[in-house]
Amino acid sequence: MSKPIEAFIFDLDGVITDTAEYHFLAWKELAKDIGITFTKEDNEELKGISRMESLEKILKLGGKENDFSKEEKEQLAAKKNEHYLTLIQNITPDDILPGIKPLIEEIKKHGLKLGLASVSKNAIAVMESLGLKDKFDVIVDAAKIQHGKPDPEIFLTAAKLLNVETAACIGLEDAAAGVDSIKGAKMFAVGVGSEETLRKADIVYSKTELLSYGNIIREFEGA
Ligand code: B16
Ligand code: MG
Repeated sequence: MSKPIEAFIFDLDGVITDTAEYHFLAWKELAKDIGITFTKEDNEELKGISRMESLEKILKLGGKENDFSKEEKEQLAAKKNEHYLTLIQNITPDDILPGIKPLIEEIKKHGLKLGLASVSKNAIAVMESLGLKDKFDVIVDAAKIQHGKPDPEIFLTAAKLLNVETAACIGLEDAAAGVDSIKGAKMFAVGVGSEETLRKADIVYSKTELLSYGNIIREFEGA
C-alpha cells in the first residue's frame, strides 16, 4: 500500500507547454551554423538536459567536440538561448498543453501541493507567460540545483521545499532523463510521450490530453 498522495511535481518543457519544439528549432539552427545536421530524433536525447550539456552532445554528434574553446562554447550556448528567447516571446496561457489545466485544477481541488522541477534557466519567465507561476507552491529551476536530470536532485529538492516525503509524490515528465530523475528520487513517475522512450515510468500517456487525475491516483495507489 502506497502512502497517501500529497504532491504532484511537474516538468515544464514538454509537459506543461511545448517549448521542447522551440528548443529544437533553436538548436537546429545553431547546429546548422557550425555545419552539424541535427534531427528531431537527435533532439529526443536533449530533452531535460541542461543547455551546456545539450551543446556538448550536439558537438559530439558532429564530431566537433574538440573544435571549440570554453569561451566559444559559452558564446554558442548564448546564441542558441537568444534565438530561443525570441521564439518564446509570444507565449501566452493559450500555450498550456491540453489536459494540463484540468489536471492542475483537480490537484488543487483535492488540496494537494504543486511543484515544478525544470532544469531550464528560463523556467520562471515561461511560467509567468503561461499565467501559472502563482498556482505552484514551489518552482525548482536551474538556479536551485547543482546537478541536472537524470540526477534525482531536482525532484528531491522540490519535495523537500514542499515539505513532503518523496513516496507521497507523483512526478510528471516527457524525457527519459527526467523519468530517471523521478525514479532516483523514489517517486511514482508519470511519463508523457512514447512508451519506448519512457519505459522506466510507472505509467505512460501518449499525450497530455489523455492525462486523468483519477486514473493516475488509482495507478499510484495500486503501485
Ligand atoms: P534552458 P525541462 C529543459 O527543461 C529542457 O527539456 C531542455 O531541452 C533544455 O535544454 C533545458 O531545460 C535547459 O533550458 O536553455 O532554457 O536553460 O524539461 O527540465 O523543463
Ligand atoms: Mg521536459
